[in-house]
Amino acid sequence: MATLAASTLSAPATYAAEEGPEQIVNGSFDNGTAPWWTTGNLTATVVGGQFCTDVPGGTINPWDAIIGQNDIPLVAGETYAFSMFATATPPRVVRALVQMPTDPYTAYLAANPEVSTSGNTYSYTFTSPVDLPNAQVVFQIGGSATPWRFCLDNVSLKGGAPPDVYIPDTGPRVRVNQVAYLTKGPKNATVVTESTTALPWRLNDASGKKVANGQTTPRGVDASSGQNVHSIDFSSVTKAGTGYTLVADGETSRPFDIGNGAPYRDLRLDALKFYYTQRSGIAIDDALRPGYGRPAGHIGVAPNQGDLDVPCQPGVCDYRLNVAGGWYDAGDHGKYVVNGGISVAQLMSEFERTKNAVTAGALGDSTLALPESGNGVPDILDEARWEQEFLLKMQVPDGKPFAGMAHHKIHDQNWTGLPLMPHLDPQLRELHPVSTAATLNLAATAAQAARLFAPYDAAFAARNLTAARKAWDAAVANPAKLASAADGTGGGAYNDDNVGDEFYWAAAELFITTGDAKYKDYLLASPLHTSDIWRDRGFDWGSTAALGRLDLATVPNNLPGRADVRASVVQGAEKYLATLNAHPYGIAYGVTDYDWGSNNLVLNNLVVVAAAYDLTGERKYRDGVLQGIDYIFGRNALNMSYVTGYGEVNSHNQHSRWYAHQLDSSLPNPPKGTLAGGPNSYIQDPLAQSKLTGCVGQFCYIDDIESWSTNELTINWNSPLSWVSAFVADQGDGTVKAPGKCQVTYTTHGSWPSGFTTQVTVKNTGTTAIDGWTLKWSFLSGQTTTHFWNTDITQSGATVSAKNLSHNKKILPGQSITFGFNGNSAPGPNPNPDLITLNGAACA
Ligand code: 9MR
Repeated sequence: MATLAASTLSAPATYAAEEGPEQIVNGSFDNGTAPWWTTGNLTATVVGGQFCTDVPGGTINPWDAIIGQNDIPLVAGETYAFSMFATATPPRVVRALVQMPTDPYTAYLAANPEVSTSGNTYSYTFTSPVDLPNAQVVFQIGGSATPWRFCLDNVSLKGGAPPDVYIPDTGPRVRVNQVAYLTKGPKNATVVTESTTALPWRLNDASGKKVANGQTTPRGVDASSGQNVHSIDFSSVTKAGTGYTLVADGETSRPFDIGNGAPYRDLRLDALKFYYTQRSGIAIDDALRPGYGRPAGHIGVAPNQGDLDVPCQPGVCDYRLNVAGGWYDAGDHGKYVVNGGISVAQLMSEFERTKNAVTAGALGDSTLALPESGNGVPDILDEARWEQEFLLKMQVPDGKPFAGMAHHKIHDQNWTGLPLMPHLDPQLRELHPVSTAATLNLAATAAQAARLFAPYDAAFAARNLTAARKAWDAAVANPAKLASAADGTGGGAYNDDNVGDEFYWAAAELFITTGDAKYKDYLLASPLHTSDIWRDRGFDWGSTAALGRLDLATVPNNLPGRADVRASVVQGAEKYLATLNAHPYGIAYGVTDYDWGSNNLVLNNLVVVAAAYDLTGERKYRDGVLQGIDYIFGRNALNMSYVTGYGEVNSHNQHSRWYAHQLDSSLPNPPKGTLAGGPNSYIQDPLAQSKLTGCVGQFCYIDDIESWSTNELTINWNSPLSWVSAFVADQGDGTVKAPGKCQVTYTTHGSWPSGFTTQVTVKNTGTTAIDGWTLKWSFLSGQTTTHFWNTDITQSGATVSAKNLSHNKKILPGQSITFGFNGNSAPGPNPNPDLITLNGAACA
């Protein structure tokens, strides 16, 4: 009966083994080396479409050097055809095995081809005696007294059953934010169900007792997942607690908390701590990051060949540069200016926001456990500086061709395999050609650094400003030096054919910092200044106009028409809010074909919505951000959090050469607070192709270290994560603080080259007395207060606190007090602050 059923449902396999399904992934090495692995004494590279490795001499056993692939399914009684092309220089005997993956490593095929220098195709057949879901194909190439070189191509194992269809384990069909909802914030969930009519839901506390109930809202078929879904709004629940579950359609969600946002205050720090362990050029101190200590990478210590004295690619330049330091971009050891640029900019903006937003704080010195902690500089700026110093080093020195421009990137000559600790990377490192995009990234970040570092290190600020101006002029002189899409061997191409947005961003930062007419004129003439730059897909390293627009709106400056700039950010936020509200999973991402790194695009759209909250104080924007993060933390089709260590089920196998725990259990997983790239409809890597072909939107993701196109970690994805998590952390338990009943006027009466004098008036517009006051605002840059009257002033960095004296402590309704101060100027403009808080609240 069973046989009959099987043969009527699907034809039995009548093919010869050679016609059977292919069991090897990426046997042609057309897609790099993944998912092949090697022992640590081999470095895998793809050369001319072949996998090649230099085999060291002096090993004893064949298994002292291995190339392998795991998780090959074998079916008992099936016949398999195994073949490969190989070359050996000089000739060597190689062992090719299909075997058990663990002791006793029983081999089902053991061949010993004599491999020649010109190479041959070797073919074998065998019948599997066992059912085994995870056999290995390995090439044992150890045991030679002298070094030799081995190359491999077209490895094939055909036969057996077609590979299993991958079905992700998505757990219960009720999807929630697994980290936490804020007590006074919005609370939304999604239910996957066949039902087309409303269903009852109930919220249980940790003991299973019902806390609330209601009816779901049917939302139809969601295009981003292909699922029929309902949504649940349980915002009316405002009782803090842990271990809540939501029950609907017979399914119980993963547990979650409702509370004061403590996990987000942790994440604000963890998402930033991520950067220290990405640092190049410095040993990672295990005392600061237990379990993550490692030697310094790329400081000229063998086998490293960089980064103290790095040549250009042949024909690109005749000099060498010291480009040590900076952050490794991602899971590779490359360092790319365009991607470093947006990352460092977002960290600096996260700090700059603490100067200009009502709800902001807790990013001071000694917060991130860095080597620089305790130096009097906020740790987030210390971390940003690590990268900014590297970006400055990428600028072409005076007297050389393209002086003032920046090299696009520096990375290995060839792609390396996994795992590979940074200090063990043996590849030659090379500088790649300059590009207009990289040059403008340098101009923008250096201009921003010039104003933000001024209170802490005037010399560093000045160095940045000089570099920024020089970079701008060099970019204007070379406006179309585009990075080549073909330059993607050994590192990412990061090509970008349109650099108008980079010009706009750099002009914005230079104008804010300097006030110079030439940058103002550029901005006002740029079509990007007034166009709708709010892409459905969000902004990222290749689309940077939003970085300029956001800073023009949120950082004080005197650009003509600035009110329109601020209004345009609110319009962008409206667009993303509408997308989010229309989405049954609450995703602020207006497309269904998910891009590479989609999680960072979702988060960047939330940055725009958050900026609108900072500008307007309107609660709907704040609630939009809080609802929008639910997707990242588990309210999604895969029912998982994309941040390591946050949420019941979370991404933790992100693609990385040194957090390669999945490949080598002695290595750690990525540190907690690491964002995975997320669903990518284009699944460029072979592992994803083997498991996810045909996937719909949200399903195009797998938490596997080999899936570099869906599951990498990067510096430019953790930057919006940290920006948004800081914003959320600032919301506390979600209580919206009412604005104060007051009016402040801030008038700088006079200024002279080295100083200025300012008068501040505070009026009580309410009906009760203000009894004791502290006014707070921030200077744009390195301005300092020197002398004050009718107040007591303290200054920390650029932020000023003016406190009442005893004689003006009380301000009665309708009355005003006035105080004033003299200040020292700093290079650049001294605009009035946009925000002055009174006892922590903005004035109504
Ligand atoms: O994040 C990048 C993505 O936007 C591009 O589409 C993709 C292809 O060029 O490259 C991504 O960046 C990778 C880079 O090329 C190399 N380091 C790892 C980056 C993240 O996967």
